[in-house]
Amino acid sequence: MGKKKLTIASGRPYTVKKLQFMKNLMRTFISTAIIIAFILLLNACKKDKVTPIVTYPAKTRVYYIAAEEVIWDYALQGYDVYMGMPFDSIDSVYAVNLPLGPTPHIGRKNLKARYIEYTDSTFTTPKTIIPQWQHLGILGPVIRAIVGDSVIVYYKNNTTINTSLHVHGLEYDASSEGAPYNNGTNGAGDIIVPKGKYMYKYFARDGSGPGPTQPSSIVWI
Ligand SMILES: [Cu+2]
Repeated sequence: MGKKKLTIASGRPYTVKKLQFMKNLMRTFISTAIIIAFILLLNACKKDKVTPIVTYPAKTRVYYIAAEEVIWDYALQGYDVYMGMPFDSIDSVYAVNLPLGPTPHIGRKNLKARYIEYTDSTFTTPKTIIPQWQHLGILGPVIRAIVGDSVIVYYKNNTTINTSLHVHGLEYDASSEGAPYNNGTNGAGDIIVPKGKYMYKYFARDGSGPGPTQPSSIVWI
């Protein structure tokens, strides 16, 4: 009899405790599942709101660029534009053409090679430089691309020396490096002889564009 009481007394609380534990476990599981579902729902709403899917149809952008020799005037305005005053005695040594002497200086005007953009493959009509890019002076032209684009530059060397085109910020293979290649070989595009032509091909990858904290466009020089 004592044995029976002992069985009832010890077995019942055990069964009740086990059931209670299982109920608590289920409640915890259900509430956790509801919270997870809610967080997922929030994230789904957040994604829809913050990062709408924008599809950009990638393009191939084509440029016609020639290298040309020009006499470039480094002091076009004839005075110190930065200081708003005439050149002083030190500036004048570099900003004024001096007759050759014992200590000749390069002076104000010099023969330079620069890049000029043309409208097409005939390289006869230079592209108009719009007012907002005229401050570039001897730099330019500007090559623009959006991530995903390909860029093709038809290049012509109109100078009397070997030239090439070398870009930063775009992806390319060795043939479009436009400079001696660091594997010991030279890419085909690194030496364009006078009157020579070449086609450079570049790609705008993710790293070409602005990062998350940068403005909508970035400049590579
Ligand atoms: Cu470089």
